[in-house]
Amino acid sequence: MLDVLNVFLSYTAKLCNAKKEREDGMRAKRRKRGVRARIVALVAALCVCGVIAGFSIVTVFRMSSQISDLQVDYEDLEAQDEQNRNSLQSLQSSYSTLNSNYNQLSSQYNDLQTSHQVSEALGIGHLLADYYSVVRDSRTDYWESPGWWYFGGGEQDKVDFAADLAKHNLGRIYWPDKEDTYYEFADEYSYTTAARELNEVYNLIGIQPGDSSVEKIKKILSFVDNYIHYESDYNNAFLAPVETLAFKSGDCDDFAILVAALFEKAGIDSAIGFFRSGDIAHVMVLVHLDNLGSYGYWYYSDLTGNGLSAGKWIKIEAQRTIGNQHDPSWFEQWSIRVAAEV
Ligand SMILES: [Ca+2]
Repeated sequence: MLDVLNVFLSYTAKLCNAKKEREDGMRAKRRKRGVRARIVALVAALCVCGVIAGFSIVTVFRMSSQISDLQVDYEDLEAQDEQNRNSLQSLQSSYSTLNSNYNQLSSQYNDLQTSHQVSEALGIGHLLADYYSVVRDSRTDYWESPGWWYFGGGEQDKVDFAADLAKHNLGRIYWPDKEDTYYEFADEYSYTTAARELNEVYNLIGIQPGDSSVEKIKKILSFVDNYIHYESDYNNAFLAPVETLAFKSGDCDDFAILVAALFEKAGIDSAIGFFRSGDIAHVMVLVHLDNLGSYGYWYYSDLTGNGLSAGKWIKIEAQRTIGNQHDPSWFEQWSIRVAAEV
């Protein structure tokens, strides 16, 4: 009985051992499968990582290449931009030069046009020129020797005649015994012709309604300085303003008569003065003004003794611009002899 039991127990133990062994074997197999699966997963992961890494490396290389290309393109564009900037500066400089040349040419064209207009306006017919010759010839006192420049007497009459020539061109005075003949030929009086001629020139001086007296003087002196040059006359004749304009030249008395007439036309009270410096005679203009603005000047505070209106009279050298009316080396030497308001 015990033997049977032992056999049974032994058999049972064997069965148990066999089962355990089978279970151990199965567990071992499962472990092996698990390990293989992990290895496979790991390898797969490594492969994926490798692929990704490879792709990334390729991508990085591509991007690096593209960046390098872009860098080259950027440098090219930068160089092109620099070139464009230089071209733009060059064009701007050329434009500026062209613009400056255009303005210069435009200014020259305007000057030429004005000069042409002035030349057209300056001329007078020989009928009016003859008229003044006849008037001068009839003034025996005017031609008496010695001439006005010697101050031998009769200077007041002569300076009055100089002022009358200016007044004639303003339409204020005429010589009646000469007018009928003039009217017969011209169908108008001489002073009408002369005043129209002077007005035509006056309109080209550019005086504006709001201009101050100083501004008007400046413009008139500048105009005369531009278009009239000094030239001695053969017989020291006093020319009427329109004659001096027609000749585009005159001596000191002609400059003074012309400028005094233009000042009066501009509304500035003027006079013609005869001056002397030792044995030398000279003719200048006087204006009835308080000052010449910012310009230097010489003046008389009272010339009533010379027959002029009370108040300050400023000397104006008709052959000089307004900026040159204070030169002591020129103005100091001249003392006034006689004067006549225009
Ligand atoms: Ca003269």
